[in-house]
Amino acid sequence: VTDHKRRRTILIVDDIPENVSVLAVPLAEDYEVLFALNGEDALWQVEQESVDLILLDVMMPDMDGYEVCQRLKLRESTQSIPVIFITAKDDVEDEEKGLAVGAVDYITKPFRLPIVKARVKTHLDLKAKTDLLMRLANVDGLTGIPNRRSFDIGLEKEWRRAARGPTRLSLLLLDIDHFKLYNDHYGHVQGDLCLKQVAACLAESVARAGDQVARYGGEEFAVILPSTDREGAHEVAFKILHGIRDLNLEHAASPTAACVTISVGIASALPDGSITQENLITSTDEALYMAKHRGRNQVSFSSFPVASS
Ligand code: GH3
Ligand code: MG
Ligand code: MG
Repeated sequence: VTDHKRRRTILIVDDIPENVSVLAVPLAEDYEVLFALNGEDALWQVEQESVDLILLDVMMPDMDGYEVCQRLKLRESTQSIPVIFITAKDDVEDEEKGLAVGAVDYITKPFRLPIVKARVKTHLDLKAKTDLLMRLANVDGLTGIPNRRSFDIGLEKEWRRAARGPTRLSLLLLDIDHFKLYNDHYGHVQGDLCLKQVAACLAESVARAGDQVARYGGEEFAVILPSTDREGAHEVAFKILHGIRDLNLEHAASPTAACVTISVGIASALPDGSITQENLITSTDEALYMAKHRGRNQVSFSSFPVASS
């Protein structure tokens, strides 16, 4: 089921159950409706369910709506969910504060239902467009896995995280062997199909939640492995190498094997200030070059960085 076909989900947050039902009943005609009677529960629910929009009360005991909104905006996983305040607090200052903490809209009570519905629809449609744009910006059109832009952002983030640890960060670069000959022999349409199959196999081979697979360019792929040492990276690299081999995609033109194979370069770093992200990429690339040079269809380790492994 594609994302935009799914019924969109609205979370209503209000400490008074009657206030919840006044909104929940009519909105349930068009949307999935969830509710929370306090801020804590609201913050918990957005982590469990995929929520597209939040209707939020301001005055609640313990944690008020402003604080709930602020916390949502601080969390990366929830910051893009549009929040609309629905409240009896109708001072300019209240509304200003609501918008300042990150709400997209502020509706004062008593509200008129058709107006609430219209505003909800507007913000849900906007959210859907933003989601689509984010997807297009980060996903490779051919293979459906994250693209180069996504890789750059991911590596930057993992590098900083590894430096804070400090923990070891490993990187794999993979390149399909003799892919030019594959295209020449089978044609570009089949070549594209091969890339899709390799990408799908890659995505499947990488099991841990933080691991990130991406199409690095052309017939090159990258895998970011956070908190992973050389041995761990080696294990993943072999799993992928064998996974691709096991696909057994015929490659009659390859001087290396009868099926599609890849070469993999591995590098691992403990970011301690003496090396940069660029050093890590360069050394992974050098390792990949060595794997090609030594006969392809194999993995090769970077000798860099030798320290602190
Ligand atoms: P090596 O074993 O040394 O990696 O040789 P190779 O032929 O794989 O490497 P080379 O860099 O010479 O050729 C890469 C080929 O990948 C050439 C290019 O046309 C093809 N390629 C890159 N992107 C795509 C794509 O999106 N679709 C298809 N079908 N081919 C692509
Ligand atoms: Mg209240
Ligand atoms: Mg190649």
